[in-house]
Amino acid sequence: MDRTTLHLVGYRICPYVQRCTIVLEEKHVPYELSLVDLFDKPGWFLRLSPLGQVPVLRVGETTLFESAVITEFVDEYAGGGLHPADPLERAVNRAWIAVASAVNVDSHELVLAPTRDTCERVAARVRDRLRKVERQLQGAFFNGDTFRLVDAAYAPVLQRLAWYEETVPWFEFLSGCPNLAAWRERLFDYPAFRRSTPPDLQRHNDALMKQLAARSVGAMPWFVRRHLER
Ligand SMILES: N[C@@H](CCC(=O)N[C@@H](CS)C(=O)NCC(=O)O)C(=O)O
Repeated sequence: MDRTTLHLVGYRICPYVQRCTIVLEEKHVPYELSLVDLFDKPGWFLRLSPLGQVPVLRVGETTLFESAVITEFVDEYAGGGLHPADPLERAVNRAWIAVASAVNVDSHELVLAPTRDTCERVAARVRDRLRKVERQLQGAFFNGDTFRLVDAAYAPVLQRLAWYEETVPWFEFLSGCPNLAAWRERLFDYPAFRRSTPPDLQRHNDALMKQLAARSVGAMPWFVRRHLER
């Protein structure tokens, strides 16, 4: 296998892609990044990505997809250490990474919710999930002192939820979660996370809102309208 060049295919504000760039940065693995337009997916991308989704990682002639798979591969490829050594602890972390993915799906649903009522229901679901995460936190990071893949999985979605709260303060996603609030700040300050966050990332989110507004058929999603009216 040609392991010399890792080539990540992504979309600028995709939280799953950012999980991968956090881990690549954390492990100091050189990589190339190509961005695709998910509203107009190129043929080469559709041939590469079985689910038509980003992220995709090309390792020589081999294609990997699914952020959980890619981040584990990058960690192992670069010597490991971002998953606990104990199989049960590792499995628990994988399970909580799946919860982070569920929150990603919720956050997408929240943005596209047609009405304020639907948005409120999804926001309540997010708060509920995050309270469960709060009870798992063991210290500075998810497992204690060491930054792991599970931390990389949550940082991007917590960042996007923080942006959404700038538009709708009553979302209060972290209400009743003091440990999670402290963890979030620590993650936002974490060097690999900062390196994975281009300075204009939030502007890409604004651009996405405009794209979603332009593409909405009938009424604009409630959150998108609020965001553009700010
Ligand atoms: N389970 C996948 C989810 C990836 C995902 O949902 N990516 C979104 C962008 S954030 C995507 O490619 N959406 C395009 C589509 O589904 O058509 C992972 O963890 O990598």
